[in-house]
Amino acid sequence: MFSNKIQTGLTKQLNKESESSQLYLSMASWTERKGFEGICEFLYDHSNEERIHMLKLIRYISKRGGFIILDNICINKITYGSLRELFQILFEHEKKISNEINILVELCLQEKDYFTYNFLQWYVEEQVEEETLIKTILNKIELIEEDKGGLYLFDKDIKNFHKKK
Ligand code: OFO
Repeated sequence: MFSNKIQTGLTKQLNKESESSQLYLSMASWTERKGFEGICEFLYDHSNEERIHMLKLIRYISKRGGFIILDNICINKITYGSLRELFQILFEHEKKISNEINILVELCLQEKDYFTYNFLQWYVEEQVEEETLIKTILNKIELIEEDKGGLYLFDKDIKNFHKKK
């Protein structure tokens, strides 16, 4: 079993992953409405990945005798000015998640909880990949800007974007 501080930190993180999943989902829906077939598939798939991140935390907490509290998550933003704005928000979001993982890892060291510290290393690596992936997409979109032909090709091309693992 872990300390109350670790329980609180892990609970917060699993709800952040749930929030990420919902955020990607709402963005996927917006891009689908706008006719971006490839980008919406990418975002729907990524929403599933975020759910897996949440599930991984839930399973770990349960295995270690902790308990699960699921927050009511509400994503209020349902429309975006542009794809560029959407991916800029995503990039900021992933940086925020990375920061929260770092804080949690630091807490594990303070609490001398090396089991949880070890468990969280997967998330540390994952965040490096997530930030890189979203930034790469953002860079491409900034390059294309309003070029409709470029956007059309990028929408087809996005299925080739994967995390480099
Ligand atoms: Fe769970 O990695 Fe993105 O948010």
